[in-house]
Amino acid sequence: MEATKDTAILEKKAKKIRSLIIQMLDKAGSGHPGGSLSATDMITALFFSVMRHDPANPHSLNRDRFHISKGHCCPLLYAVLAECGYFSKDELWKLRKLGCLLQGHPDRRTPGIDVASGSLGQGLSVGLGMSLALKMDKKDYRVYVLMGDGEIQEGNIWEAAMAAAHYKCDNLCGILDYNGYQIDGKTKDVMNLEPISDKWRAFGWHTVLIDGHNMKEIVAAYREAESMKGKPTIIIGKTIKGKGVSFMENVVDFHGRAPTKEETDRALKEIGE
Ligand SMILES: Cc1ncc(C[n+]2csc(CCOP(=O)(O)OP(=O)(O)O)c2C)c(N)n1
Repeated sequence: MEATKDTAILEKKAKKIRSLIIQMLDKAGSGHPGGSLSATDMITALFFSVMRHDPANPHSLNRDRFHISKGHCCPLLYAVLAECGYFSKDELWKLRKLGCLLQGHPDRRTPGIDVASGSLGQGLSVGLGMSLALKMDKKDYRVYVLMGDGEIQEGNIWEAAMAAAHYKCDNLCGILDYNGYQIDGKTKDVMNLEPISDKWRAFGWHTVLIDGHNMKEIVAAYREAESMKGKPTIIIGKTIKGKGVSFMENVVDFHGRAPTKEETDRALKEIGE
């Protein structure tokens, strides 16, 4: 796919993605807006400016890989995949319907999705496996894994982090959506993650701390990760849960509930796409 370097175009795309997320959840009547909206800018930049991929050939061996470890935020991924052209936008309006292409959590039936997710804590291990396989095949492609901050409280993540550094997986890039909230409150109250950059560095990773809503910083972080040799990189994006819809921002209730009709209208007006 043709990559764009223009951050104004990426910002416009992100608005479109946010609008699609809200419309999908409205039609489905359920789903997870908070963590979908917080990671929207980082994932929009990744698919439209960074990754080498071809929506017409989702199973090609010669492409970068993306794995959404925090699978509950699949409305974001579905909107991005549809906008890229992996499948028709009509599919978005069937989200969470029995037997449809777009399940409540990611599934391999969906073009653009390699591995199912939803059970948190496993995705960095999936990315590690993909990274090692690409290295064994001597293929110069990269692997990106999106994780939530609540999610990385799980031990499996740190086992994968240790192994990725040990095996010098410099083709592996973690993206941490550091929105400060999880299902039942603030991460700092449930299980404090700080000092977060020090933790990843201690595990042998290169760390890049950014404003996860600033397109220029996001694109620069991906470029920095590409140039890092000998170790994996984690991009720690400071974000706002529910970003872009004022009444959803930092509101725990919107972790996993769809907007009402009236809230949908207000949200779409605010996004103003
Ligand atoms: C292993 C596992 N335990 C519990 C859940 C239920 N669950 C879904 S989302 C979530 C909170 C995740 O928080 P975070 O990673 O911070 O995601 P975000 O705030 O970005 O949505 C939990 C506990 C799950 N999906 N998997």
